[in-house]
Amino acid sequence: MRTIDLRGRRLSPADMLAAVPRAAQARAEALETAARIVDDVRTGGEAALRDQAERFDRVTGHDIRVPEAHIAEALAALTPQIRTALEEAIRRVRQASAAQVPETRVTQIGDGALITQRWQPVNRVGVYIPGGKAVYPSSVIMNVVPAQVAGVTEIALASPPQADQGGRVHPVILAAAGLLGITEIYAMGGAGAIGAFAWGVSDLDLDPVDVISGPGNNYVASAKRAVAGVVGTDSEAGATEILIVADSSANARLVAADLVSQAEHDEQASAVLVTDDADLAQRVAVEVSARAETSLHRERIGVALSGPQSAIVLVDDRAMAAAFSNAYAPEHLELHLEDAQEAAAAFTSAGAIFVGEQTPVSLGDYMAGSNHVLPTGGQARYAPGLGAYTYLRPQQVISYDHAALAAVREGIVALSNVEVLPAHGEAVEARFQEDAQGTATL
Ligand code: HSO
Ligand code: ZN
Repeated sequence: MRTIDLRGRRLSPADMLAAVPRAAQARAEALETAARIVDDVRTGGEAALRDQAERFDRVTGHDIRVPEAHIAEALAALTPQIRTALEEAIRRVRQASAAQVPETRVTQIGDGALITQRWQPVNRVGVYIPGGKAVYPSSVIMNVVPAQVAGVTEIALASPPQADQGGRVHPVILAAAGLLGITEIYAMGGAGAIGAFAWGVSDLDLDPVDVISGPGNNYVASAKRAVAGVVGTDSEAGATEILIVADSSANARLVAADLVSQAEHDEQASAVLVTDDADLAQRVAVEVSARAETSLHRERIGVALSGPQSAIVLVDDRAMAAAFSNAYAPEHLELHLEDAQEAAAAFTSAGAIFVGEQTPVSLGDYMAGSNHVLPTGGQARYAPGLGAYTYLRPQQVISYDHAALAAVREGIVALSNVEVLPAHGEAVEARFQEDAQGTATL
């Protein structure tokens, strides 16, 4: 990892971002390709999906709609250890997600004038789970559980058919879905699966969904952009990021282990340490090299850690560390600080914040109860991670009685006149005139 010394410099947020740039994604080409694939599914339905499975997944003649017997087989094949771990993760995520469902609130604006704020679940959700270089049953949990907690009644899942599984969806993905009671599963992958969820596929009895969520590569992310305006989507998840802020109390071995853990995901992953202790920086650099070399995914990790997106950043003090972190807005922020609990308030922009050295990102990836689908690429400045709210629509229900309407009658007429929309005012006035039956309503 390279070291960048920012001590003694007065930097704007933009300067700080420029010091550790994120890995660039080739977006334009992917957008064009994904839009074409989505459109092929819209017009070609099942035949287009089969053609894409042959080209991209090297699979033919498979069941696109997964028979329930395959889900049962996958469940039966789970080892007790993995089953218990998945069940525990489900239990914790379910518990924490419940806090993400706001309560209905009624506001009384005046006598007989009520505004009810309610949170309505969408009807139908499509969850996409990739099946390429990484197979993440944990991501099945992180998408399905919050949708269930939100009250979504129809949840369909898609994942690519695997050539080495006879065209079936990966068995651990099937099993995780089975544990969650999901029975509508499709063996379809990539941008085509996003198109199928957005437009529906009548030959397969696959109805269009209201919201699509779930991780995926550049093509999946581009396909979600291509269907914007047709369905809702979750925010785009790019390569994983970890930023650790550490002081002299930090344990270099633990800091290094956590940096390496997220670099393991992807060549484009970012791992950043921000510290005001040059001696700690030195020790972490040594530990990181040693760990990276002996790790299973050492090649990927090596590329991620030696790229310009990863660095050890030396700062003057805590305030400068917070300024850097807030400008960077990492997906994951770890605080290895003596007073981590109190310090957390100063760190305002991060997908999720892991407080203290006993709270590693790996805990959040699987078992903390928090969600691991989090905003990357600086989106944490304005976007949340996945949660029950991803599948909820805030709706206002308005209810005025006659007297309450009378109280604002004049104001409405005045405003409708100034906007030269007199029929608006007349609609209100109609409530205060005799109707056709001669019943006085005034
Ligand atoms: N750290 C990843 C999620 C994940 N890790 C899944 C392991 N499995 C993105 O937040
Ligand atoms: Zn992870």
